Amino acid sequence: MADEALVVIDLQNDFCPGGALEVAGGDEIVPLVNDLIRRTEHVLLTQDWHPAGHSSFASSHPGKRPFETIDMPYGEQTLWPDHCIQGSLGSDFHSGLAWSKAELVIRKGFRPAIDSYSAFFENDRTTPTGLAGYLRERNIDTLTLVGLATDFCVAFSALDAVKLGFATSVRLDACRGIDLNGSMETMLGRMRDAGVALI
Ligand code: VGL
Ligand code: ZN
Repeated sequence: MADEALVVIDLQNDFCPGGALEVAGGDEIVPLVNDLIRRTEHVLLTQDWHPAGHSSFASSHPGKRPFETIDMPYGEQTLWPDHCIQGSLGSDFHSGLAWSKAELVIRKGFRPAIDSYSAFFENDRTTPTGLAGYLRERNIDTLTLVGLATDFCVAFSALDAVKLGFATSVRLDACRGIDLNGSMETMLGRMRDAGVALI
């Protein structure tokens, strides 16, 4: 029998109100996520984990401002405020998150020249994080995703998960989004079309 896992995406201080890249209502999902953690045998977390001066930060590109885009060698990249710098308070999980049960924390976005929204592949869409191999080796084939942000790291992770053959659900009530230029509607549509169960 294959197993299922809960994957909690980037529930970190910088994505919660008061953080560097705050997502409206990001902290509101903590009690529900904690419930799901209690009820799920296998829990994994992702942690956005950038070195200072990361190429996804607007501050690394003179004249650019947060939420503008630039062309990177791997394609278009949205620029963000400095956030989730390795070891900073902003990179810590929300203090109310009951994360200690987690069997794996997968860190992403640590390569200076590539951003990584998805828990599976970096934004060049080819550099793997190792998560798929980990899940397969552990015979986990069913995933429920929750966390931040719905329209970026949750959505990119869910799209890769179905592409890799995992049965994938997103608990929308345990997610909050950024909604940049209609990205919520776009990414919800892409997930639905790809076969992600939006529940
Ligand atoms: C995220 C933008 C930049 C996310 C991470 O977790 O959705 N978004 N880094
Ligand atoms: Zn990031």
